[in-house]
Amino acid sequence: MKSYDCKIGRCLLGGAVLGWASLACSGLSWAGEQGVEPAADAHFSQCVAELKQRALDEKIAPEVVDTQLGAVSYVARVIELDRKQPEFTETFHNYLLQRVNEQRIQKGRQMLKQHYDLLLQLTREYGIPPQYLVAFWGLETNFGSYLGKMNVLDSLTTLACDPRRSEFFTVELMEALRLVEDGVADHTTMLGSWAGAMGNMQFMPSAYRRYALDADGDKKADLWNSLPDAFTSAAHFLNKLGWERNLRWGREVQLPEKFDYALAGRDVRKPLSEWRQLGIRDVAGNPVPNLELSASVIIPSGHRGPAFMVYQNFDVIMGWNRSEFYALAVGHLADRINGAGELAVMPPDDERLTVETVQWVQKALTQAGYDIGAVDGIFGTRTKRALRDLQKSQGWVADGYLSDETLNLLKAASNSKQAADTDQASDSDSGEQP
Ligand SMILES: [Ca+2]
Repeated sequence: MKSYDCKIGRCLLGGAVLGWASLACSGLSWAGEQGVEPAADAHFSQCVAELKQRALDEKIAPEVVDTQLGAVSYVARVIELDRKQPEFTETFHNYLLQRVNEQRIQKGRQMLKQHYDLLLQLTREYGIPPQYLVAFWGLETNFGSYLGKMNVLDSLTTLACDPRRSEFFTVELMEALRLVEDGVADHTTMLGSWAGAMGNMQFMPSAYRRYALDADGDKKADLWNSLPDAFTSAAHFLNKLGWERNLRWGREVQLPEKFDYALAGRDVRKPLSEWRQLGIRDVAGNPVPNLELSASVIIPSGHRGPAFMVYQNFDVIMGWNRSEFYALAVGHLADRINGAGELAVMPPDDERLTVETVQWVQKALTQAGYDIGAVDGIFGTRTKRALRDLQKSQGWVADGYLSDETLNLLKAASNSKQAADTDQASDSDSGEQP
């Protein structure tokens, strides 16, 4: 029996189970499309009614609530995009090459020149060097060439009425309504990504309200159409996230031959002076400076790839987007825009890992007695630690990275264990008496 109950979970409650169950209903039609399902339509309307009440409770002007939430539609595509599970774990090689390519570097240098006076002014005021602001702009919207054309109020309402991250998007929807109150945009003009990120720097409504500034003097912070507003707002945001003036994001380094890879990862922080004693050098071969500055070492593609030493501003970039790959791409693009060359060590072009492969590895680690938690196909911290322990026990380089090489070693170890088990089984099954 097909149940409508899985369609708009927020109105139906029922918690986590509904989140993924609603996938099964994606074949059904929705309000605004031909052959509207009356029940689905009713659930969405009920959800919107609840949201209207919440907005009124939060003291948003009744006129804004009525006109804006009165105009919203459910957008099935938004839920499709939210549910889209990546088939592969992206490699750092692919991630970086897709985002930091020659074309983007050249365009970035050109943009830096073009907007230099404004950018320099912002550096003085907020401490963020010009090349970083241009790098964020390049990664977020390819220098303003793609701002997103989805209707933000429709998207946020759709996501608020879906159980997966309902509260997060409800809060963002309330902030979007306040943006309407502020006169920033309205249901027709508030456009952005499917998840509600807006303008040249892709600010979510909460960031827009908290950090957006008017810099061109028209008394309106317009992150879509005003570059002075967009750059100033980004500089303000990064400053509030704790950007350290006169400090880089980090740099590529060389690790010593016998480096203990258990020290890699942002959870290990040491002063540069200690890393220096451990033999870490810059790419030119000089020991890293003898400073008290706190730093971590990260190896996004294992011991055969580049190693980086990252500082506080790396964490600031991750406050903007919680992805190490993203933060490395921003840092590297900023360096390249500023005239730096390629990385000294290019990330190896390993096979992308499928969910199945990661699950296979997780099962193998579990069978070998390591605690990785759930076999979920996601190469997370616990899986990484377990892999590092297993690598160590086998005398392999213990970097916790699932390279093609490590995967082959694991397969070979698993095959030889299977062969041994089969031998043992056939011995005991032979029934021969001594
Ligand atoms: Ca303005």
